[in-house]
Formats: sequence, C-alpha cells, structure tokens
Amino acid sequence: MSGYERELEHFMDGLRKLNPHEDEFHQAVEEVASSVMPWYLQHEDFRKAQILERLTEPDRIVIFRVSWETDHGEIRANRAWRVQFNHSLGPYKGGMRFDPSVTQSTLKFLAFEQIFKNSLTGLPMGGAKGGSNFNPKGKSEREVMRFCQSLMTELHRHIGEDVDVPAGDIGVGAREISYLFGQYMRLENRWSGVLTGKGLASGGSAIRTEATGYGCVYFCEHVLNEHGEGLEGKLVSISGSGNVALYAAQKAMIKRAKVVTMSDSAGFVWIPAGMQQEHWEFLKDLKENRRGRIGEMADRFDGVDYYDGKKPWHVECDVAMPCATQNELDGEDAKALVGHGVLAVCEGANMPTTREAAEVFRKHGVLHVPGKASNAGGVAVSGLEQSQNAMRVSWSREKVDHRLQAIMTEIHDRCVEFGKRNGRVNYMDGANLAGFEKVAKAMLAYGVV
Ligand code: NDP
Ligand code: 2IT
Repeated sequence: MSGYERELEHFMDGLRKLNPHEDEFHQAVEEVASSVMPWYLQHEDFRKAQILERLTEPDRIVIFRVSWETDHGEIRANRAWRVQFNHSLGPYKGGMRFDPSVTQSTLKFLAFEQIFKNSLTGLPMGGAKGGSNFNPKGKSEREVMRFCQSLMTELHRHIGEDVDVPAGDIGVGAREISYLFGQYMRLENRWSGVLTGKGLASGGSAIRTEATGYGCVYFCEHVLNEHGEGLEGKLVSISGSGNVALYAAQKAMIKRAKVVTMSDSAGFVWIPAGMQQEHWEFLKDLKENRRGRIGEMADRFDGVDYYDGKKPWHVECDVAMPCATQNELDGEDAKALVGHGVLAVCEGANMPTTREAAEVFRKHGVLHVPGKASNAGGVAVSGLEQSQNAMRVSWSREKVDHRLQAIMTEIHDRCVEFGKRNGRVNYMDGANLAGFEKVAKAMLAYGVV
C-alpha cells in the first residue's frame, strides 16, 4: 500500500465512523478524496488547516416534519431535510428531491457533490440539497399542492435569495416549484429569486428546463472531439425519461446522434433505428402530462421494443448517458458496455455509476465523465436565473443557451487542465481536482471558521 492509499484509508475509516450507515455519502466522499489526496498530501498548509476534514462536515442540516392532509381527510406526516453543506463560494444552492427512497445519506451525498459542481460552473454558488421521503406518484394535484405548502411553511425561515436557493430534482419539477414559490411569497410578502426552475411567467429563465440535458450533450461533444471523435452518427444509450433524459435525447437528436434507448423505473425501450421526433413528443407527453409507464411506447410504435424490469446497458452503443438516478449502472453493466466498445460515459444523473462500474471504466480506458462536470448545465442556468432575478431582467433563449454552451466549454477546459495525462483526459480526477481546489483555497483564506 502506498503512502497515499494509507492516508486515504485512514481518512475514510474516520469518515465512516463519524457517519455510520451513510453508504451513498461515503461513496461520494471516497470518489473525491481518491482524486484529491495526492494533491492534499503535497500541500502542507491545506492539511494543517484540516480542509478535507472540514469540507466533509456539513455546515448544518435542518430536519423537519411535514404534516399534510389527503383528499380523503386522512393525516400524513413525512420527513424533510435541507442539507446546507458549504457556502464558501456563494449562497447555498441545490435542488430538492421528493422520492420515497430519500434518506439523510442521499441528501448528504447530493449536497457534497453539489459543492464541487457549483465550483466548476465558475458562478458564485455554495453547495446544498434538500428533499423529502414524500412520494408524488399517485397523488392528486391538490395533495401535491398541500404537501408543498406545508413543507415551505417550515423551509421558508431557512432560505433566501442571499442565503439558500433551492430548485428541482427527482420528483420536483415546474409544478412543485410553483407551489413552493407561491407559499414562500404568501409567507414572506415579497417577491425574490429564492427558488430557481420557476415557470417563465413567474420569473424563470429561458432554457432552464432543457439545461441539464442540453449541457450534458454539449459536454459529451467536447469529450469526443478532444479524443478525435464526433457525436454525429454515434449510438447513444440514455436511461431515464424525466427532465434530464428527455432534453439530453432531444439535443442528441439535433446533433444527429442515434438515441437507441430510454427508460423509467419499470424497464427500458430499445429503438434500434434511433429515436424520432414523434417518439420524443409521445414520451414527453406520457411522462409530463399523463405520468404513465414507458412500456406504452412499444404498444404505440412499431420498431420500439420494451424490456420489463431491465436496464438499458446491455444494448450496443458508443456513448452511454445515465440520466435516472444514483448507482443505476453497476459493475456487470459496465462490463457489458465495455464489451460493446463504449467510448464515453457522460453522467446526466448524480453518481449513477457504482464504485465497481467506475473501476471497470478506468481499467478499460473508457472516457468517464462524473455528473459534477457533465450535468452542471442545470445548476449553471439556475445561477443565470438568479442573476436575471436580481437585475429584474429576462434574457432570450439564444442568450442563455449561448452562456450555457460557454460554461460547459469552460468546465471541459478545466477538466483537461487538471486531468490530462499522456494525451488522454481522466475526467474523474480533472473534475474533482478543479472543483476542490477552488473551494479549498476559499476556505483557507477565511481562517478557522
Ligand atoms: P425526474 O424526476 O424528472 O426523472 C427521473 C427519471 O429517473 C424518471 O424517468 C424515473 O422513472 C427514473 N428513475 C427514478 N428513480 C429510479 C430508479 N430507482 N431506478 C430507475 N429509474 C429511476 O428527475 P430528473 O430528470 O430531474 O433527475 C434525474 C437525475 O439527474 C437525478 O440523478 C438528478 O439528481 C440529476 N440531475 C437533475 C438536474 C435537474 O436540473 N433536474 C440537474 C443535475 C442532475 P419513473 O418515471 O418511473 O419515475
Ligand atoms: O443536481 C443538480 O444540480 C440539480 N438538481 C439542479 C440544482 C439547481 O439548483 O438548479
């Protein structure tokens, strides 16, 4: 074992002891610590200041009960959190997730990732995440509204446009953000850019809906170009059919790539000839308006096959874009992708690959981009929404898209600067190092706080 590995082991042992039963949080920290430990060991001033130890302890976590009433008059109580992890670079910023699988560990891992993602965007944003174990599936409009109002009745005292600015994530889209924003205004009697992802009529930014998926494809194009390839004609396998997946698919189609899969939590569809506009429109309506299952696509279209209970990673592709959820792509899936000669994996979701999968990609030289780089377009446009709200202006689609493309290019440049070795870029190390260094420098400058 090398000195670096011993230090990493020692650090991770301490973190696990301090945060028992938080596997996802351990996984996210280990991924960052593995990349930055050699740098950390060489920088005595940062070590003495215990920057890594301090950066893995959240500033605070707010935990609260959300009581609400069903349409039948039954009382329900859910648990909600806001993890305010680090605000060295700006006000806390990060989404809210509503899903029955949400635990404190999930939100700590997501808030931790968000610190470095936000750092990479170059915009002044700290890292946070929140959410609840509430399941929006099967709930009526009014039930979702009452839940959002009850949640905001507590959350409003912990957020603010210069304090903490939540947004959407799994289970939280424009509908939920509007209910949350409406209740915030009722309680505070003032309009401010306290949430992002708002509707266009209520101060939202153009392109925010599309930003994560579009940004992921812009980034992917840079990755391929950097290594002598292009996106046109490539087979792209996407998982998920939510906000990120839908707009990744749309932009990939615009770039003339062939989108061969999409999925949801029940199964996946394979479209060997590549997704067409009519498929995309059907899927968008199915997921956004009818909240149905993806299997319906196979009933509606010839040339679309549905595989119940399966993940898309065993189908042939050149590029994989996991856009559903954490740890959705495991070691076996990674081996199947490598077997088909996958060139690049660009994460639209946060930490969608398991440790084993990441190791398989590393061993086989697959260009593996962590979400904190490739999915940063969403929070970047959230940052632009904050600027527009503060200035009381609204920019055109063209202007925001232009800024988004420029930010994704800058993030790619940073990954190359910090991660290029022998003509190939290690995006995992590049993103982690570039994101970490900026936060670490800010923390060192602030002294012992
Ligand atoms: P949505 O709620 O819009 O969509 C989530 C999609 O993932 C749905 O297709 C859902 O299927 C599927 N899914 C959810 N849980 C599972 C699971 N356990 N197994 C398989 N599939 C699952 O969320 P988003 O598109 O907003 O988020 C997707 C990912 O992208 C998340 O990791 C999120 O953190 C990340 N992300 C989101 C950003 C944003 O701006 N929204 C920004 C950056 C990252 P079903 O329809 O069956 O529920
Ligand atoms: O994971 C993420 O970056 C998001 N869910 C978006 C966060 C935001 O504040 O727009």
